[in-house]
Amino acid sequence: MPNDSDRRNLRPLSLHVPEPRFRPGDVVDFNDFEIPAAGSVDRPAIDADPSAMTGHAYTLVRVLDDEGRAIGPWDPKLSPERLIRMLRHMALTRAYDDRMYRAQRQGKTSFYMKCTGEEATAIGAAYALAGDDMVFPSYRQQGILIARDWPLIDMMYQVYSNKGDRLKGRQMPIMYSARDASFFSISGNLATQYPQAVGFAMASAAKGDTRIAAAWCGEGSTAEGDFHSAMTFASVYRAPVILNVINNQWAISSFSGFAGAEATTFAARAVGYGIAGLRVDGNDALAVYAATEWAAERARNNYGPTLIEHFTYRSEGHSTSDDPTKYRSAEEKVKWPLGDPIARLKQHLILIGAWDEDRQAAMDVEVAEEVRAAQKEAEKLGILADGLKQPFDSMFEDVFEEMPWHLKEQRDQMTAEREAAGI
Ligand SMILES: Cc1ncc(C[n+]2csc(CCOP(=O)(O)OP(=O)(O)O)c2C)c(N)n1
Ligand SMILES: [Mg+2]
Repeated sequence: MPNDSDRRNLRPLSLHVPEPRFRPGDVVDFNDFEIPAAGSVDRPAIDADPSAMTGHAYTLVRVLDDEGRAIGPWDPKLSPERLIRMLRHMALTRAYDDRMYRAQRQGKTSFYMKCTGEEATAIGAAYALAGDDMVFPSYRQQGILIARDWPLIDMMYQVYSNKGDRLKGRQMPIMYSARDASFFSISGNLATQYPQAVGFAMASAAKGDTRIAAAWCGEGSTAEGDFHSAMTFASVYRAPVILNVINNQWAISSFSGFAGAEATTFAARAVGYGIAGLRVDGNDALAVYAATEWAAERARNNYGPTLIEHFTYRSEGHSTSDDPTKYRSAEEKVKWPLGDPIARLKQHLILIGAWDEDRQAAMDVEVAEEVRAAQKEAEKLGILADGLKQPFDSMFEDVFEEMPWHLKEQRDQMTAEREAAGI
């Protein structure tokens, strides 16, 4: 053991502090990205031993090639009609986001979050799951509700916290909850949905039920303890759950390196836990569908959980409270080597002769009109900017079947104080 005086000869310790490659104003060059060719990754049997498929955590499952052809063993071979429905749901999600973003900028609500560029990661997955499989999303999977044909107007009521809001204005805008769509309440506390999803899956299995669960979180959220405890439970009990990590490269202003992306992939987290891991091109709706379908079949047959990393890019700001021009190069979005998920599915449909530019243009007008009409209706029940739409003391209700004494006391105290203040 060196004593204090000997330490002068030792090398000073230092830390590695990750730094993103590009900052505002930088010219972006992604040419050194290693992108495996579409169709080049094998599709293991659904009962594959996780130790035999570690390679799948370090590559990218891709179905659509640069020309828009669907190739290789992961091609889910969906009918053109189904693909067109998927494309429409992706376009509708983007139109909904654009409209609600504008509503926030017009002061009609306080907050909004878009999923632009990431639509395939929610909608491709929703199409591969059963409609009543239980989903535990993060705040960027509004596409699942839309793919499950949940009414846009109900989502808008929530964003406006108006009289129609089933959550009675108690949640932040966009933190939807829709039991009838098997869509678990979105939480602002990152990664809490991971243990919840694994717990649901375990309960489903313990009851002898057949519903599986799926969770989503961002790559930044994998740094949370909840992510790791969920992985442990999922692995130990081989819970019937699909754990999705949406690697959109950014966690607000922190790049993915701060969550560990410089050291390894996020799919590789699966290797350490001994569960199946897949890394997919998240801007390829067919690859997302195929990976989810594989993982769902595995879970349904009691072969255990799957972690899927969706490699994608957050094209816009984190939320309406963010300004990405302050911390990243605007060129990243333009130069993203995996393209745009809607443009890629559209190109595929045109290539197989099931679609054309005119129909795409007509669909864009149609979805914009559908969103506009829903917004007009939704605003009839009020907007957040008009103030509270629920009686003040209703905030104490609905948590307990019978209100406990301490909540009654708090409610009465609040009412008395408000009366005394003349509110
Ligand atoms: C426990 C917790 N820590 C921090 C935050 C603040 N916060 C909200 S979103 C976010 C970034 C999350 O990034 P990522 O997981 O990559 O998801 P993305 O927003 O990219 O979809 C942070 C740090 C929070 N909501 N909860
Ligand atoms: Mg992220």
